[in-house]
Amino acid sequence: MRHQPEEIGLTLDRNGWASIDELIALSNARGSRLSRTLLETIVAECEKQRFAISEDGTKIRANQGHSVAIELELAPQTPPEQLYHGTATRFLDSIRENGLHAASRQHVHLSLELATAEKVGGRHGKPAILTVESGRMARDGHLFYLSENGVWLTDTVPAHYLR
Ligand code: HQG
Repeated sequence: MRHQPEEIGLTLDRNGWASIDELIALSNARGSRLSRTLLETIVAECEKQRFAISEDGTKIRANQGHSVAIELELAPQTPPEQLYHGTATRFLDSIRENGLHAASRQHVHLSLELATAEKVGGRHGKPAILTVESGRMARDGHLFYLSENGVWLTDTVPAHYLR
């Protein structure tokens, strides 16, 4: 739902939604055993609540984290005064120089909780936590979005907002 949907021939609409019937058929044609019930269980039980089903029950999309270009159509929100970004120590020199960039994803991901940032950073190596002066950024005109599953998103974080 976020990376290479074309690998199974799935098409996402401009807002990232795919037909559930089509997803199930295309997955099963390639050897998965996906059913509507299993899909609903995955959506309900996913620890990070990565997925959402449309109100009419026919479509599914990921709440954030896409590498494909889609428009989540989230309204900009005022962020808390500070947020955290978890990264790996080996990236720090480059981040100090260049700020935070989204790499292959559409946004830089920030969290309200220190523990979440630590987990995210630990995926890449020895974790390092950066504090982002999100309040000051917002007052300076940077836009922030809050995904359906509670991840704060922004385009880039210039280095001078990082501690
Ligand atoms: C780093 C997972 C060098 C950045 C997680 C990060 C999260 C730079 C890496 C979500 C840099 C990109 C997102 C710069 C940024 N120089 N390195 N200038 N700017 N970086 O995976 O934030 O399981 O794309 O610090 O839990 O780690 O997918 O982003 O280390 O919520 O749902 O470049 O992905 O969620 O890595 O993780 P990623 P992320 P899911």
